[in-house]
Amino acid sequence: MNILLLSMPDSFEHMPEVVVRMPNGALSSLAGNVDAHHEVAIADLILVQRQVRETVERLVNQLKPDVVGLSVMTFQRQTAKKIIALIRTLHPAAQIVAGGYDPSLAPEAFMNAFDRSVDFIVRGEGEITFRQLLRSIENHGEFDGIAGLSYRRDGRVFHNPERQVSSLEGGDIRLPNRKARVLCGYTLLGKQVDVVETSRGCTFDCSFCSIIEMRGRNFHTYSFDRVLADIRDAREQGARAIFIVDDNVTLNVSRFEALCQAIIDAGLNSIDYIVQAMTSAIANHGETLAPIMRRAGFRYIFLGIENILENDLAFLRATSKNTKREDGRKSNATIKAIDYLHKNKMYVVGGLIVGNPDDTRESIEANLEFARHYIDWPYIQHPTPYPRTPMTKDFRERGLIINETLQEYDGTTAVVRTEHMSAEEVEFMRWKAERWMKARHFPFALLHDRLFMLRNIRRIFAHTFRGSSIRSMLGLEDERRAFERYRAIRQVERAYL
Ligand code: B12
Ligand code: SF4
Repeated sequence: MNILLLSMPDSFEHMPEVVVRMPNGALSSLAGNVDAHHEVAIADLILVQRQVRETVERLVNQLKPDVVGLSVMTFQRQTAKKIIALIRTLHPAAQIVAGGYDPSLAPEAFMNAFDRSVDFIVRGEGEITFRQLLRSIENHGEFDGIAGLSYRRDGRVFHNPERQVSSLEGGDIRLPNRKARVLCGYTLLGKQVDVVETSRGCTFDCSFCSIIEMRGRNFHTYSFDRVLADIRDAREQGARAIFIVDDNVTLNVSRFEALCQAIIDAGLNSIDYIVQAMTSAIANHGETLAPIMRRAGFRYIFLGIENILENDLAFLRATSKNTKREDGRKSNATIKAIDYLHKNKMYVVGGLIVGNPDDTRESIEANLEFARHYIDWPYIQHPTPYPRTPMTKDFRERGLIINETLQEYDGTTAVVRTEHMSAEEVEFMRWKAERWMKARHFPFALLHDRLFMLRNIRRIFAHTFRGSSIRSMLGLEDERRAFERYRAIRQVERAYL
């Protein structure tokens, strides 16, 4: 059969086109795991944000897919629905399958008994479910035995039992198929970028994270041989930068250290690696972990700091993952972790969440001030009530959700207020501070990616300061006017088709 796999074009503020365009890791993994006789094409629509309609029309008309699969996050739901409607008019015979975080955690939003929005939902991990689904479609078989699948029959919706998460060890999940990608332009700071997984899952339960509802609290790992083969494949396809997309690779520090050593031994350390890490892991093991990460090629480390204030960390259920233990005493791990990374010449992308229920101007300012001093690149977000997270329940019970427009659930639009501040005020404070923090990093980026930065500095600057004018920067115009212009730009941008 012909299979077309699409990721959604919607991106958020921290993903400027000129700086970062990453492939969706789910789709290449699905493509690598269907039976070999299928023809698969992957289109990451983020690469053609301004030609979504034309691209979908072209691909559907060319490929006449029997099955179209869409990978969807919550803030992309409305775009997904428009794309589904477009595919229905172009090629009514196609079977449409939705997967990823949003369809898995809010299946009722994609499928009901009354309209034929999608035909199937693959909930949770997708490789095996999708493989089995294609077999059933091809052979006109039954769907009731496929764990993790939702489907509609005779005007009724059926949700089959959950699929157990894969152990990843037995080779059930084969390597991704990157050759199936039909669009080009993946980039990170001018280098071709790809994504690689070394593990799946997490045993923590941060209240804002969708992972636990998605797959439970567990941690499974791929063998190093498989990871190295995957990195080599990404490199053969042209990647010079790799984002390790594991949910939490630092859960097992000794494994992570061994992985870094394996990357070095395999000579794959000329690639620039980016990874997400817990502050506690880096702070508690930084003496040995940080140097070996650097030697393996790690460059930007996304640290899940979340917040520097204890109350906020407790609300986010992120205290323990941000705790350093020394001589039997516990303290916040963040500064120590940053110190280790800086000493080893790595940059810190600081993940912070501001606008929690009890936040005041002072508590937000304390976090912004921290970011100004310690982190290299800010990745500051607002708490966002994604389907079925514990945080969503808290916000709803306290009546703090002020915006139900899901396209705006992108993390940098404040959609909840605090007990003391409006959502808009929270967002304004973050926006105003963050632009300057980003600008401060430009000279450092210039040192490492000289040609790229010289060529693109104007575009990068223009994106960072969208909405601002010379007058607003010089204090001759109220910054709130600039903020309104920025929000208007974002609003227009969200209409992808
Ligand atoms: C890596 C990552 C990123 C990378 C993206 C790199 C990339 N292009 O892939 C970066 C850092 C850039 C990023 C950004 C964002 N992310 Co992110 N990210 C992740 C993370 C850590 C891993 C995702 C991943 O690649 N996993 C590996 C793949 C193989 O697994 P998977 O995506 O789950 O796919 C499997 C199944 O879901 C399913 N599946 C998926 N799609 C499909 C499609 C079909 C047809 C089928 C059959 C099955 C299927 O099968 C796949 C294989 O088993 C997750 C989870 C986490 N722990 O935080 C968050 C996560 C996905 N991100 C999330 C969000 C919200 C964002 C942002 C909006 C920022 C934010 N506010 O947090 C931005 C948006 C990016 C953009 N487009 O502008 C949320 C989504 C929540 C939701 N309900 O929508 C998550 C879950 C984190 C969270 N807050 O809980 N992210
Ligand atoms: S440590 Fe990271 S992956 Fe694990 S629950 Fe918290 S935010 Fe999610």
